[in-house]
Amino acid sequence: DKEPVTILVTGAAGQIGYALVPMIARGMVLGPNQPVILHMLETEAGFEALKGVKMELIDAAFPLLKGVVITTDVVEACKDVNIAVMVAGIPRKEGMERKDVMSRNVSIYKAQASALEEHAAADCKVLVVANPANTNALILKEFAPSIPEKNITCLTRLDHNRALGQISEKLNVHVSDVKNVIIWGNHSSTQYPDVNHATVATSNGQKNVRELVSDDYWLNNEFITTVQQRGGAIIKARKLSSALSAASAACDHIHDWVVGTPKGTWVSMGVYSDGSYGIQPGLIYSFPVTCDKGEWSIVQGLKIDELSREKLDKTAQELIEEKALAYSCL
Ligand code: NAX
Repeated sequence: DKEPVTILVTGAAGQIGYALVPMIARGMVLGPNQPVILHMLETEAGFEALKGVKMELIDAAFPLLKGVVITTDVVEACKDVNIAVMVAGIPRKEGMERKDVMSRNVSIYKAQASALEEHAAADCKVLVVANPANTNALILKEFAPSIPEKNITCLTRLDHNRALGQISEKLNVHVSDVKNVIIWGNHSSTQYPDVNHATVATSNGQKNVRELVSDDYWLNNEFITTVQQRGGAIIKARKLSSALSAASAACDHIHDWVVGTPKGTWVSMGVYSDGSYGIQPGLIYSFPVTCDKGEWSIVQGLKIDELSREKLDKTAQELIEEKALAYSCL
């Protein structure tokens, strides 16, 4: 039997956590032959609910689930974890200043970074979901210097999947036939969903999305704003923010990172910038990446037109400002 992999989910009794842990326990992240142990962290206030989640995990009798640890102690939560999915955060509520929200999240990510650094497995892979996701990941990286920077990422796969979904709806094709959209930048409304390199598999081979969607106005306007503002549209409809799609995207992110991306396909991940595409190093920025043997690499050499260049820089600028705000909270 394979050794179990230990996966931490922080904020596990929240909306996304509740949708995510059964996906992990079912083998949707690491495959149907990989046993897992779940560590779930909550606040004191969330701990009663977390006990309920543990009861449900037991009741689901998942064959791959070899252990469940629930705790409010960040050290116990981080002990020997191989993969950490950081969902815990303080969302911005009406009347809260941006700086207040940032400051509370910075203190959470600083503390959790130290615990991961000291207690997680040396090659632990980290995915930050909680907002501001890119900047929380950056703080985590700063305060966990012994974790390789390549191991610290943030979630923009939901935005990527939303972009695939919009193209699939527009062209009335299966979503699995659409690939290689890109989300550049921040997981926020300044992100740039880019279809310039995206393709659709047709009976006549791969076609460019720009060739198939003849409506440039739609691609350059409505498509972009729909993807950027999809989170808000879900809140309006559900009175709650995206949860099942966010959990599913978190699964996809880790799955592809660990298992690899199919040949010729890339995905979007928030990763530490190395200066590719003129994005200054020192930001966690969403790029197109391919993954192989547990390592991502930024897809190189894509042509960036003038319109795209502006949008890549605009979302980078927002990340530079968020970084400054985060540092002012330390
Ligand atoms: P919830 O408020 O339902 O869940 C968050 C949970 O975290 C709560 O149960 C809370 O008790 C717990 N928590 C707070 N501080 C904690 C701490 N210090 N230690 C342990 N647990 C703690 O939010 P949910 O809807 O699940 O969303 C979670 C986060 O994901 C939010 O920050 C949200 O903004 C972010 N999102 C990110 C997305 C992305 O694509 N990157 C999309 C979905 C989502 O909006």
